[in-house]
Amino acid sequence: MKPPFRTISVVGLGYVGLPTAAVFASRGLNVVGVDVNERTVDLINQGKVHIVEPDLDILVRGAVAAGRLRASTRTVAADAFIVAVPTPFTDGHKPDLSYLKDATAALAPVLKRGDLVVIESTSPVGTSEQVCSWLAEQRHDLSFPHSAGEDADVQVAHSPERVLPGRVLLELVSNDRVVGGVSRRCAERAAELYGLVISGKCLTTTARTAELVKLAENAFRDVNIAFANELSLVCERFGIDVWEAIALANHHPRVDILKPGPGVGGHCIAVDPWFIIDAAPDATPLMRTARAVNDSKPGQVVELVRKAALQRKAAGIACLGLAYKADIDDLRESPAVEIVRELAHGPGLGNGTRVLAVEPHIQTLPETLRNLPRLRLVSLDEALTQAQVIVLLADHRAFKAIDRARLKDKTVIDTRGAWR
Ligand code: SAJ
Repeated sequence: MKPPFRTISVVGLGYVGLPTAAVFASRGLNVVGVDVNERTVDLINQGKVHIVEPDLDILVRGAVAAGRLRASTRTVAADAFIVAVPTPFTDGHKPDLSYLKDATAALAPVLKRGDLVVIESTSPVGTSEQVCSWLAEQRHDLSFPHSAGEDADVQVAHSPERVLPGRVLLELVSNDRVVGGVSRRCAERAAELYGLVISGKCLTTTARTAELVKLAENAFRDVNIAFANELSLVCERFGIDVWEAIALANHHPRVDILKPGPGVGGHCIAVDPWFIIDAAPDATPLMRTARAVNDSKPGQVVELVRKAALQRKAAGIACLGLAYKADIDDLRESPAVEIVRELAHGPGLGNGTRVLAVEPHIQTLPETLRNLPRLRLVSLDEALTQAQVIVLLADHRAFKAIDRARLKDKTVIDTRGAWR
């Protein structure tokens, strides 16, 4: 008989971990969420959330009130551990697995025979085996699948999250899941776990394949966005409207060009390709070039804005949106933040020119934008009143709904093609 999963521990209560914990709890499982941030833990225990994601607040409130979800700064014993901690890269584009190593070290002491550990954090190929080695170093009394194979005491799997910020709760349940085991039994056990909550398919494979699949998905998107961004530069050179050109090309039954924008942000697509490039530099010229194309886009937007501001002798430049994409509050790796910082900090603007940032999802400017004398965070109304140059950086609903009459007589730089 398959042992049931009575208690699940979700380690890392961020954009992926918290929704995952809430979904498991809403299906009647006992869930303990673990996070190093005390404020996050306190908020969740009060039934509140620290991130903006549609319906997450309702789900968390309900799960906490029902006694199914609680948060803690300490890792406690559980039948399954889902690890969703950040895996950023270092300055030299090398994967930084320190959060994963810390999380592994914290859960090793409470592991028991029969437990399952699933890594959801995006990881370089080979990470699940590395996690097994870290666990084995701390627990000589247990066997792990990297060395004991199908007979291991503890099962270890990789099941990458694939949810799209803004649609997390929907996609968490309905997306198909790739579940890669360090052994076949690990994959099967992890598929049993996700089978409790998802309506999509569980596609089992090896841990290494699952690790690569996740990286490949995001690298694929990065390469395709790079194509759209490159096309936007070509169109500008020819004086052609890139949005019209793409819409027309996409009428072809086998062409589906993505959207150009101010650059690629977020913690995934701008990061994950590096996990492949770093491990196989000589095999990845295309991925590296795509990264360079997308990384150069914010600088090109800055140049356009500076030119427009000088031509208009603008007293104000309104930068609408700091988030990395529409209708979320996530500023990580956001090209909009980079653009605003460069405009407010760098050379090339008249002395009196002010940069007015608008971001309805935040109350204060992020650290990187604080104490820049030329920059202020203002309301949409104030920005539209005071600026002569309007730059759309994130196509939030509130911006798309702007009365177009308010853009009359302004120089508009619409990096998202939302006001066409
Ligand atoms: N972007 C464009 N043009 C487009 C599409 C996106 O410029 O046509 C930009 C966005 O504005 C944003 C960035 O790319 O700055 C990334 O946005 P996104 O919506 O493409 O993706 P993410 O980073 O929010 O989420 C991605 C998703 N991966 C794929 O679609 C392959 C999601 O499914 C993953 O779960 C997530 O990465 C992750 O966590 O890895």
